[in-house]
Amino acid sequence: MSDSLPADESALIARVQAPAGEGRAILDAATREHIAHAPDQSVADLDDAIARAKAAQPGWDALGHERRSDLLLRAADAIDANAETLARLLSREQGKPLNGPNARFELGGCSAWLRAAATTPLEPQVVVDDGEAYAELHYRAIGVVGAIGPWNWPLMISIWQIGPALRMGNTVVVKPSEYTPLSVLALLAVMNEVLPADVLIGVSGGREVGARLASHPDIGKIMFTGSTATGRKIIESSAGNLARLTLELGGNDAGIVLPGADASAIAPDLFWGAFINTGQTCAALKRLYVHESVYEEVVAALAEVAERMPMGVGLSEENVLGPLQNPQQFDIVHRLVEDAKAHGGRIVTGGSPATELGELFYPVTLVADVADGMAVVDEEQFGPVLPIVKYSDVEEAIASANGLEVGLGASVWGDRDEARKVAARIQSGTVWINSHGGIDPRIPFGGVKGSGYGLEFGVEGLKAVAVPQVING
Ligand code: TXE
Repeated sequence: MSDSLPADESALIARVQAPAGEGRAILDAATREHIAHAPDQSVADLDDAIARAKAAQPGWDALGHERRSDLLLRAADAIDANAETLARLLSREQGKPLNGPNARFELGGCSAWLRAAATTPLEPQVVVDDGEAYAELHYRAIGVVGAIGPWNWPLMISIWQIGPALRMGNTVVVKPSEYTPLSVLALLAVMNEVLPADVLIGVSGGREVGARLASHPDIGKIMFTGSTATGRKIIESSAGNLARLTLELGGNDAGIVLPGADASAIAPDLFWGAFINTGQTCAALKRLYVHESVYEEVVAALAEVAERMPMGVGLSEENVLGPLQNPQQFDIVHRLVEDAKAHGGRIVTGGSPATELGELFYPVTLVADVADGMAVVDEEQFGPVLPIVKYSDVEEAIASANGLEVGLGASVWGDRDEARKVAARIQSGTVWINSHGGIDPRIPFGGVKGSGYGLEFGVEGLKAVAVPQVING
């Protein structure tokens, strides 16, 4: 571990790293310097964690909503008190800059979503009361919930999984991504300063640990965010243990810019819709369909925004874009851009690795004159690349938006009434009008088609980590 780190960051890492001589090396995504060794726990460690979480669950449930909410609010305060330390560790491990909609923003989201989970009311619903019949619908704890997370927004997505599950009286076992375990374990350590023992346990291990968590007989629910391929395996596992599932499997979100849209007015929001977290975001804008009447204006306005956004090492305060998190993702981005070039795509900006910044940096890349069927359009880039497709009839753009087997988010840009008509015809869990990707703890969020199923956030998100029970009579 580097001696030059602030003392609070060194102390936090020391609490979560592997014992000396053990574990897996975790590198700074931007500088590729060694941060620390993360614990590499086994399936036996996971089994032990689930047994402890199962034993702790009845006591946690028995505390009741008010007391649990109070403890979760205190956990949110603890996150706020450690936010800068956690943001720095997140920035180094994940690569995202401190500033822009990145590491500090992610920590702010963690405490905001945890507070929302703690305070959203969920009252029993009287479903029939007609003088003859009387029935109420309640929501009870499931038991032990497994939370399996990705590496792109590792802290915020963990909180989305953990907060509602704890609020509803479940205990939680968290399996962080093997790419970003340290910051998740650090977040749990901070929360566990105020939570009772064994209510929230992290197990840092490889894919086999995730697979065991999904298939374990004592797991009642899996909250998963990751790839469609892994989501399918988790669905197969659930045939064995009948675990309930919430699956957020990413997407390939389309945006449609209608005729008459004001290119320079929408360009900044289009940019951040696509390039938030350097494009490594599940509901980022990943293919943009622009009407021919405004096509060149939109391409030029987006390039103009892109060229003034600083990219570099996340701890430098001026940067708002960072590296790809891992070499695999870098290779995907590089391959897709090369393929686009080979098939006649016009590189408007970017287009080759930013090796001067470091091994995993790829510049913001806008690719014009591309079409459906090209890999850069049809495949999720999950990085700083946006293909821009020209259309002449809005029916074509709607067909293109719906043409892939995914449906997490989408957006329509232009006159609001026209945009709402188009939105109603798009197959995705959310359609934003004149923005893309904004989320709110009160508003349900989830996908359709290959993007998974189940809702997170708000009252629907609480119901999703509970079992319904009817009291009849
Ligand atoms: O995801 P995985 P990875 C996409 C993105 C990326 C690709 C692969 O395109 O290139 O997915 O990323 C655990 N049972 N997204 O490799 O493999 C694993 O250990 C249970 C989109 O990170 O799905 C990790 O903790 N769990 C996505 C988690 O699943 C298993 C965000 C995710 O790993 C398991 C991230 C199994 N059989 C990547 N195998 C989004 N929704 O936005 C692995 N895991």
